[in-house]
Amino acid sequence: MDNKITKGISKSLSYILRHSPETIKLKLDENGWAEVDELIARFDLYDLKLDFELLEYVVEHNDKKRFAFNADKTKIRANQGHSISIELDLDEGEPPSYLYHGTVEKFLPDIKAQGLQKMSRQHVHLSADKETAIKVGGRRGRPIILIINSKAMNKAGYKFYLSANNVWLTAVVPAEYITF
Ligand code: HQG
Repeated sequence: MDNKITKGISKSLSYILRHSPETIKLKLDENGWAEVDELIARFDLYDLKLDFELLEYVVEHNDKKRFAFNADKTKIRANQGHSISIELDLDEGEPPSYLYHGTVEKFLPDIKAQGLQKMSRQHVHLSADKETAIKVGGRRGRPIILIINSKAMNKAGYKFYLSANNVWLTAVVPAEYITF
C-alpha cells in the first residue's frame, strides 16, 4: 500500500474525526463515533475513492493506532486528540508512578505558572515512555521532557484515563506535580 496515500487518509481522518466532522457534513454521536458507511460516502480527498478495505487498512496499520472501529465495524472514531466536545467514556485507570510529557522551551514559563493545560484539546496527553514524549515535543522544536508525578496526583484525586492507543489522558497537571 502506498505510504503517501495512507498517510494522507490518516491526516484527513484525524482532522474530520477529532476537529471538524462538519467539513464533510458528517455527524458524530456523543461518544465520537461516526457511521462507517456515511464516512466512506462523504470522504473526499483529492481524487481518492475511499472504500471499506482501504479504511480498514489505514485503521489497522496506522503508526499510532489513532482510530478504532466498534465491534461490528459499522462505526469508527478517533481514540484521542479531540478538540470537539465528545465523551470518550473511558474507564478510569491507575497510572504508573511517573508519566512523561514532551513540550518546548517557550511554553515553560506558562506551564510553570499554570501547570499543563489541555489547550485546544479535551485532555492533557501524557505517555508512559520517554521516547514517545520526545517525539511529541519534537513536533514543535527541540523537545523538553517533563516528568509527571502521576501516582501522587492520582492519590490526591486527579483522574487518569488510558486511551485505546495507550495515551494517558487527564484534565490538568498542576505545576507542583511536574519535575522540570
Ligand atoms: C503546551 C499528537 C502553554 C503543551 C501528539 C503542548 C500527541 C502549554 C501544547 C497529541 C500549557 C498543546 C497531543 C500551558 C500545555 N501554557 N503551553 N499552561 N500546557 N502546553 O498538540 O501534547 O500525531 O494540543 O506542552 O503525538 O503536544 O496528532 O498537545 O506543546 O499524542 O495523533 O501546549 O497530538 O498526536 O499541544 O500533543 P497539543 P500535545 P497525533
